[in-house]
Amino acid sequence: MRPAYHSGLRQLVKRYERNPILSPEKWPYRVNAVLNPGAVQFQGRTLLLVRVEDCRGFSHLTVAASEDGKEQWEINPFPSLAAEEQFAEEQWGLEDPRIVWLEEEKCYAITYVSFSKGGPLVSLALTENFKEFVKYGPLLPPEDKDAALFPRRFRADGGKRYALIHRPIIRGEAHIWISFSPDLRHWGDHQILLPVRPGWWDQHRVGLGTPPVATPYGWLIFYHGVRHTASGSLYRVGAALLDLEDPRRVLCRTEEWIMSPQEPYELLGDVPGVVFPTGIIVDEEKNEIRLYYGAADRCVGLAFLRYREFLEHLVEEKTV
Ligand code: BMA
Repeated sequence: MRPAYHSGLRQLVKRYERNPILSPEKWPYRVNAVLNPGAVQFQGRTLLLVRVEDCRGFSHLTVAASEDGKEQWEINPFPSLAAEEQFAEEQWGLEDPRIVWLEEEKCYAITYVSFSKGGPLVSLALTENFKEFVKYGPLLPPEDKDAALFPRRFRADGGKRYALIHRPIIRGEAHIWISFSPDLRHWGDHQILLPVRPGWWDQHRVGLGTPPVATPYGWLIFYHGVRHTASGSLYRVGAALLDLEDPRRVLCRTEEWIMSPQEPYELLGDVPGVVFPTGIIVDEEKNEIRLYYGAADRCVGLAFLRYREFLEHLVEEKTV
């Protein structure tokens, strides 16, 4: 018997009625697609660092900001963070940024995919103002994607180490991994955090969606899960909680997806059937989570979740 809360989680996700909030038609310069944004509250506004794909098929990242995080986006008229020649790994563009505020360093860490000739890999850039960025270069070898740092270091194992969630592809398997580093440059103690679940909706690939957010119940993460179907790959969304002190411990993981492509803008685009969350804002006062996601690799959608109710239901889920 399924417990009463089952599928209740999905009821707590509401798409913004005026979605998509950003689309290529509304962009100030000619682009093919705008998708998969990082999100952060910055100087009282919601700032999105949006992946923008140009009409050659290469991506860069551009800032868009709004007072309420829903409407009236002020979009930078030129790229904010783009590939540079001295970074060979960026040759085929920058994609899918995730943003985290690093408490100790007092700056934002942006982990993004840089597309090299050798495959996609995760690069790091630091910024204080989203105007000037310091590029750190790649963290781990290809093929790697879907990465975010935690906002603070961990004392587990006696050290004081940064932790990175990422998604290497090894032997063709695409699980979510976690790795540790004393200095953001040297990474080790790699282990699988959330594996794909054979037979399930997330059977073929999983990847981190939004950066970890500390809650009273643990680190909240949303992830995407992929199933290959006769008409292409279906990208859906699940959630999990990780132990606050030892993020290698998965406390719970949703059995069912909480979001699946259903709206026309999620079903029609360059890649039909994709919801791909990459940005999260938690407003505890409003009891609201705002999820920013790429829809069908063409535009950006926004979904609202009731923060406390969502967590209360989520902790009831098992680890499968
Ligand atoms: C993933 C990434 C994302 C993309 C998604 C769906 O592998 O490349 O950038 O949105 O596939 O196509």
